[in-house]
Amino acid sequence: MSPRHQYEVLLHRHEFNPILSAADWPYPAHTVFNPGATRLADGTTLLLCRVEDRRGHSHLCAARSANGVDGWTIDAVPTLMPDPKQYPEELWGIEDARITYLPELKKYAVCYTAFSKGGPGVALAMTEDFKTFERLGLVMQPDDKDAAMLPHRIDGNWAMLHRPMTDLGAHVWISYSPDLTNWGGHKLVLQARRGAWWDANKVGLSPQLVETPRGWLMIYHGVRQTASGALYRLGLALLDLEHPDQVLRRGDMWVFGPEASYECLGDVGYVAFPCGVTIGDDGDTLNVYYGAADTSIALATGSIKQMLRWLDEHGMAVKTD
Ligand code: BMA
Repeated sequence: MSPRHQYEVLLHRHEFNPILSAADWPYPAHTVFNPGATRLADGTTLLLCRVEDRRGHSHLCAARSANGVDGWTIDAVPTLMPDPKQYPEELWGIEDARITYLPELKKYAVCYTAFSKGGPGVALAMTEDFKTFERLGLVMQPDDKDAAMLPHRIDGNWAMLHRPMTDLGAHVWISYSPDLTNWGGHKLVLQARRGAWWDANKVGLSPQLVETPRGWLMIYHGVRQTASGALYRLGLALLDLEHPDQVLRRGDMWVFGPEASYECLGDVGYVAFPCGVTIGDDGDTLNVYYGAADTSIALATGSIKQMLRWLDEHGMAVKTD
């Protein structure tokens, strides 16, 4: 427990942070950040990292580790490169992968941002081994990003959270599909707040959702525009298991924000941006892998049970404006 005069700490930075950076890469890379994360069948942690080159374009590269902290084996060449000849929506790169294992298909679904002249949109690819990928193309047209699938069908349909942008705001939505290709049934899930709130200007799903007996635990990023730029922080919400468009609780305060030097200094300072989580062998430890200042990869760990308890204390059932 935290001392009474401090906010409760839900996510603890790993002492080895940043755990991965461009200096670790087997080929030239400018920055390495915003990794998707999953655990493979044998327990190995796999990160699908966003690697930005000196053109400013990104691709995805897999890093594997037995303990999820160190001893990483990084693919010698890019794992998934943009393929603008066949997928013109990838012209300016592919970014921010989020991984969900779909037991029904025995495949991992990788949602990523495909960036081109039309803006950033959501693309989907399936893989069994993170070596070969089957692209399903752009599933949400620009501007849209921050997408991840739910691991199983809801009422017969696949479900994907994502974050379309309109002139009226950047809010989290959910969409459904019978076949992973045709998406509809769009519903607004979580809105950016307004005014002074820490998540007043944009919200978006950060890592893939975590299924708990109480609901889908959601870590989302909230953006507040300040005189010196955007501040990216993390908040918690709980979505109904059977009706994930319904927010059971939403935390009032942010729970993690850029404080360490590697989160404040870099290409884009004051950014802590997770795209993936893994769950420890105890079923409760949540390992949150995040991009730090759009430059390196860091790890923070917490307890799922503690986050649910915190939401009971600090969460509101109704959206607050
Ligand atoms: C978001 C995304 C992230 C990035 C963040 C901060 O909009 O593009 O990839 O980490 O901005 O630059």
